[in-house]
Amino acid sequence: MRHFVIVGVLVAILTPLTYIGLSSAHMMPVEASAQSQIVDQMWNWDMMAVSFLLALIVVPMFYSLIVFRRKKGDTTDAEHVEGNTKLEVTWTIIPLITVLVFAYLGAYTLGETRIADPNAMVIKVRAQQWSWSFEYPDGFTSTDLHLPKDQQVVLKMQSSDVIHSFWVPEFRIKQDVLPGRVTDYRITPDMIGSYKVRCAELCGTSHAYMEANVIVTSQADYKAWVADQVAAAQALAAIPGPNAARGEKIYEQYCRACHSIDGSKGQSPTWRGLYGSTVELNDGSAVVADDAYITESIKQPAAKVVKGFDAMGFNPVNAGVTDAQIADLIAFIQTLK
Ligand SMILES: [Cu+2]
Repeated sequence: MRHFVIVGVLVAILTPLTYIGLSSAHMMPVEASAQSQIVDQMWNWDMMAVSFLLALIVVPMFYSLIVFRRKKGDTTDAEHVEGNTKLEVTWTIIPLITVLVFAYLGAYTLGETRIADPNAMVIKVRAQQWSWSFEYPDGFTSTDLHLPKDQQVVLKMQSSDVIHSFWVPEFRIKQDVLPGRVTDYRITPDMIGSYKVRCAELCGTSHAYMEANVIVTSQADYKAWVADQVAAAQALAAIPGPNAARGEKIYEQYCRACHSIDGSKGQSPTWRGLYGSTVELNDGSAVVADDAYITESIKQPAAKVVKGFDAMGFNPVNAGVTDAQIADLIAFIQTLK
């Protein structure tokens, strides 16, 4: 009995010490959304359980190793123990109850993070290898995610190719983005600041660089930014014919993740000096990079693959790039001397 009391006391001492140690390690970034508080509360309960379990395992183990070690000259066998129904029932029932309680807490927390505000603003998110783009309710598209503080937003997310995962650590919530299915991500940012979306699902070679800026501003600053974007988009849309400035926007949205415009080698060939040049292909032939070749390569990326590169799975047309936009892109490529 004396041993049980000592072990009990040691467990009672080690549990809070472990918990304090884990808490002071500051494993979580700042809380920047209304949803993050309840997630961190759940995390706290987990850390309490983890601290207790660590003490419960480690204390009896080391206590037994030290106190019940073989004494000098003792060659007898240990006492043989066969079954203990009370103990076995206890160590089945208590963990079962604990797991059920945590399952309930987890489900409750998930439910709390998904409470819908009927006035939530809807932003469409498109993920592709290896970039993000955001379509705002006012009709324009940006590669940055601007959000007003204290306003719930629903991201309606879809992928153009493989499975990605939308994750802003400061918001705590994470959600997969799938091809052919729209998934929702509800968030209420409550701290002004700059954050980053990271892709949290291994999605290919440049997965680690699949990031986008998240900028949380006051409601007034958000409105001003939207007005600027709408004006810029309208001015661009009003210019007739193929247009390089419009092409650059499309480039940023769909192409920048793989094609550089400064001559540096990316996942795919650089666009600098491309127009009018002679391009060597994988099959040993060569082709002049004119309108027809560039159009074909945008519509069917695997038709003519440049020497030293692999055909990519991403197809811009499937992602929504139109013929008029391809003409704008070609106008933009012509400027990259
Ligand atoms: Cu990804």
